[in-house]
Amino acid sequence: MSDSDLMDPFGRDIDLENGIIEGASEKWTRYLSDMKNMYQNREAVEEILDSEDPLLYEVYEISVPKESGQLLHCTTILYPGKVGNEYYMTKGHYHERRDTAESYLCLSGRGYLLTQTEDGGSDALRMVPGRLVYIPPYWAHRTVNTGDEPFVFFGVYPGDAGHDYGSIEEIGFPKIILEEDGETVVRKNPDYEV
Ligand code: PAN
Ligand code: ZN
Repeated sequence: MSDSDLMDPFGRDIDLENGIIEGASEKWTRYLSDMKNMYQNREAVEEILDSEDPLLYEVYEISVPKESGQLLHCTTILYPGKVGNEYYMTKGHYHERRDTAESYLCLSGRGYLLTQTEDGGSDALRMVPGRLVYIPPYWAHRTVNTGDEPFVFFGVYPGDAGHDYGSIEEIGFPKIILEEDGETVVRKNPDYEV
């Protein structure tokens, strides 16, 4: 590697309350229309979309080359809300390179991490401010906002991990998180088949 290939070390400021990363970050957003087939209650989805297309979450990413050896850092701001009685959630994905892990640190709000493996493993872990959750290689991951304020978390993962949304778009996750009688409950996904 020549000297001109070397990156300079850098710092970035992250607002620990709202998750905004200052500086040369990339930002992307997802609306309900981007994941309308992922919620249980399709009628509720259509009803909401008839009048508005709510912003479900935003992701800020610090730009580094998406290469082996690099680390990607991002924050996700997942807004509060429900579709029917199912809480707002991220799409969820496997990493394209299945043997890459990820860590999430909850900064504010509260929620859950849902995980699954291709051979039927699954889990649901609570996330509250200051709690770190580790997603080992081979586990797909989705987050769910079960609170009434934005759920904000910081993530770090390998630069060459990539995102594979395909199978999750088709099969979802084994577990779903609902509000029932004012309580947050983790249920088996009735539509899920391996
Ligand atoms: C996170 C996620 C982010 C949004 O940065 O990409 O929370 O979720 P979806 O990508 O599932 O829409 C991450 O896990 N990166 O690998
Ligand atoms: Zn990931």
